[in-house]
Amino acid sequence: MRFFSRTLDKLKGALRKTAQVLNTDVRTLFVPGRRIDEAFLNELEEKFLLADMGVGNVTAIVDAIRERWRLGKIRNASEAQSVVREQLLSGWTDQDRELRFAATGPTVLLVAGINGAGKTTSIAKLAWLLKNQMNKKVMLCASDTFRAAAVDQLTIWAGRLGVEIIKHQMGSDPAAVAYDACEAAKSRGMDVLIVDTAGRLHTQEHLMRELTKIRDVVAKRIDGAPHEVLLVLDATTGQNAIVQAKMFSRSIGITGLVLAKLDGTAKGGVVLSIRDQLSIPVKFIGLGETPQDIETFDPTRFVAALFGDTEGEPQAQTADSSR
Ligand SMILES: Nc1nc2c(ncn2[C@@H]2O[C@H](COP(=O)(O)OP(=O)(O)OP(=O)(O)O)[C@@H](O)[C@H]2O)c(=O)[nH]1
Ligand SMILES: [Mg+2]
Repeated sequence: MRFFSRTLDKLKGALRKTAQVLNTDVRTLFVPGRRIDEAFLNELEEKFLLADMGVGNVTAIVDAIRERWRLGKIRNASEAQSVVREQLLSGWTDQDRELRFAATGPTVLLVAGINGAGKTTSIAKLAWLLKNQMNKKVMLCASDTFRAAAVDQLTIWAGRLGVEIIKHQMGSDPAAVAYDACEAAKSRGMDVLIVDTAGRLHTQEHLMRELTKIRDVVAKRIDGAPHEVLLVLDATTGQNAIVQAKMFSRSIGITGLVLAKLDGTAKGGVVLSIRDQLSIPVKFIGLGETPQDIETFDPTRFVAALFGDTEGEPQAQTADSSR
């Protein structure tokens, strides 16, 4: 009983946090009692475009509202909101958003993304989630050997989270670190090995080649590896994130996305653009800089958060206190 109520609290806490930080400005439209008119429709269109939902989605939403309004089926902002929700909740495919685990032996998660996207922080979050919520033995692999600070940053996270790390010196071969990490993960009975990679090398081709090399090394050392190639995207970069996803996808193949920095951006709607333009599922979202600021992505919860659905919740504490 206690377990269930705490789990529920946690979920609500996470939702509340998403609602607080998804600063999409969408909610201010739906003032109770406001009548639908052309000004309302224009404002809605503008706000949704600014939230980066993509022209196709916004047009479909506005058309659906206008059509029903013309037919006299809806009149006010609350009724328009129901139409918006309906539209936002439709169109999701049954993509598998769960992490794929190896049947036996270590699961390898290869994490890629351009520099500053949020890779290392997302790795800390995944390690926290896997270790503390899923009871997995986690090891990190410092294959970003390009910058000295990169290895240090990952080492600090490993220490704080109490997980193992395999590293070499700065400037060494990232694939060689991955090789050692695979051997160590197998011999030490690890459940999950998470590989950090560089975001920038001398050239983009160089970067893609390095990533391919790392991928090939882990594939040879561990059956079925990498079980996931996760691309970390910075949500604040909006449409540019989609361009990056297409590029990485072509070069190394991506199995899932981690959308970092959804807090503090008015562009949370980029999730919808991603859905429409890429056939890669968003598996996780990042909502801050601490390891706990991660959520698995769920369209229904996301839409609820977009509208700040927290009604009916106990007047609770802050999101932090529910962790
Ligand atoms: N607000 C917020 N900041 C984040 C989030 N994820 C990462 N950051 C911050 O973004 C900055 C870059 O994050 P890193 O994890 O170092 O990014 P990276 O992709 O590893 O960068 P490189 O190693 O330079 O390629 C750091 O200041 C992080 O604290 C997030 O979800 N929300
Ligand atoms: Mg990094």
